Order: sequence, then structure tokens, then C-alpha cells
Amino acid sequence: MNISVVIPTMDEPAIEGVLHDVFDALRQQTVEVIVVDKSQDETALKASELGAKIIHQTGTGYGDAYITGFKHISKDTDTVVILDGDYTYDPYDIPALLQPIHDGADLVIGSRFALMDKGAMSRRNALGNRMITALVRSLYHVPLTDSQSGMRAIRRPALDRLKLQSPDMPFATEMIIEAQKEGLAIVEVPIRYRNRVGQAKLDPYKDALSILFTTVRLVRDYNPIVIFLPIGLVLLLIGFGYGIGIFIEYINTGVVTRFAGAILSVLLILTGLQIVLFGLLADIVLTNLRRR
Ligand SMILES: Nc1nc2c(ncn2[C@@H]2O[C@H](COP(=O)(O)OP(=O)(O)OP(=O)(O)O)[C@@H](O)[C@H]2O)c(=O)[nH]1
Ligand SMILES: [Mg+2]
Repeated sequence: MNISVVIPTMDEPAIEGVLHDVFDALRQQTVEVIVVDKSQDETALKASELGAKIIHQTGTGYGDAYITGFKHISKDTDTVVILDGDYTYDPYDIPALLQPIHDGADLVIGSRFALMDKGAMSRRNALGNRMITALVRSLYHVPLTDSQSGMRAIRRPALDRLKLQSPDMPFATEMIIEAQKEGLAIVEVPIRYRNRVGQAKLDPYKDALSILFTTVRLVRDYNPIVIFLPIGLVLLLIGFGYGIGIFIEYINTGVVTRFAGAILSVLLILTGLQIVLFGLLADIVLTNLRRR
């Protein structure tokens, strides 16, 4: 195998340890390591001394770092591995990630939940991860347990097919959704996860929200009916529920006493109907676009 390992770094004091272990774990293979750096400290210098190719990131963000790094992969590379530069992921797990690729998988994701060191992931992050993973699983039917894992291996031609645009943390989710849309074979393998060395760059609340938002936006673009149909149906139901009493009163007495209620109910029903119809229409348009 010809492997490119891409590592984004922003002031990562443990980069030497990570690089040492990457080269050692892959000593039987042809390897290039690309460090996409946005540091104020010596990270880039240390990485370069250990034999990594350094790309100085001009943009910002975790996703942007990978998008930049992927443009510099050598043309001989057939498999790309990604991981953090903070010593949380264990480079000696890379061979376990490459095995399924060898057996035919396109994208392999390391799942951290089985072998996680105590305190390596805060409860809050674990909960957020579980919620987003459940969403991805139910909306896209990808059988994953750790959608936010940053340690992955992907076949080069598969990577080239993905439209990756998220500059920040939603990048990880976008990659899975894109892979699923492309019909790639996605496999998960258990990996270790250790306590971070150095400062976290993740902003738990802001990043969780933006990951959630991106997931919903991607669903809206990919499978709009999943978003629009339930919203429309809920409005329709509320409208009917509200209006039925007023309607029965009208049938029995011939008068409408709750006039505002009647208007509200009609508005809810019409809006709900419009949203349902919009979802159906978007679905028809997308289906036809995809057939081309
Ligand atoms: N080049 C570059 N690297 C980044 C940027 N943001 C984060 N990184 C790196 O991307 C990797 C993942 O970021 P982390 O801060 O570890 O995020 P995380 O793994 O979700 O959070 P922790 O669980 O706290 O480690 C690390 O190696 C960071 O140094 C960025 O804007 N540019
Ligand atoms: Mg990390």
C-alpha cells in the first residue's frame, strides 16, 4: 500500500510522539505524512524534523485543514489515513484500520467507545456524540457508533468522489454522509482513545450546535422529504385538532363563536399542507436530477 497520513495541528506539544509512532507503525509500507499546520509554536518545525511534509494552512478550521491537506497528497497514494495530532488516537491502531480496506471497504472509521481511557472524552462530549451519531444512523442508515471519530482510513478514489466543504468540526459528519450518498462501503473498527496532551481546540457547545445544524442541512438537501413531511404533518394535525371542536360546534349550532380559533386552524392546515407539498415536490425534483 502507498499511504498518506494527514494530520491537522494547532499548537500540539505531542506531535513528535504521534509522528514517531505513525512511522513506526507503518514501517513496512510506503508512507508520507502531511501535517497541515496552523500553530503559533514549534509544532511545524518539530514535525518537519521528523520527516513530515508541512503545509501551512492559510484558512482556518479542522475541516479546512483536511480539505487543504488532501490537495497535497502524492499522486501515488492509494489509501489516506487521518488522525489528530494530540496523541489521543494511537497510531499503532492504523494497521487495524487498513485491514478492512484491504478486504474491500472504502471508508473505515475507528470507534473509540470500546477502548476509551478514563476521562479521555468528557461526559458532555460523549453525550453529544451519541446524539449526533443516533441522528446520522437513523436518517442515513449508516450503522456507526462513533460518528465524531477523527481517526479514519479511506481509499483514494473514494475520497476523490466526496464533496467535502465544511471548514470546521461538521467535516467529520459530512464525510460520513457524503460517503453514504456515494454508496461507499463504510466499516467501523474498535480503536483506543487516550487523554489529550495540550489544549483542546474543540468548543463543545458551539461545535455541537454547528454539527447538528450541518447534519440537518445535509438531510434537507439530500432527502428533503424527511424534514418537510414531519413538520408539515405536525402542523396539519394541530390545525385539525384545533379546528375539529369549532367545526362540531358549527354543525350543531350553526354559529362559529371562536372566530380567531377558526382562522388559526385554517392557517395551520394550509401551511402544513403547503410544507408537505413542498417536500413532495423537492423530492420529485431531486429524484429526477439524480436520474440524469
Ligand atoms: N491546522 C489546523 N488544525 C486544527 C484546527 N482546529 C483543530 N485542529 C487540530 O485538529 C485536531 C483535532 O482537534 P482537537 O482540539 O483535538 O478536537 P477534538 O479531538 O474534537 O477535541 P479533544 O477531545 O479535546 O481532543 C488536533 O490535532 C488539532 O490540533 C485548525 O483550525 N487548523
Ligand atoms: Mg483531539
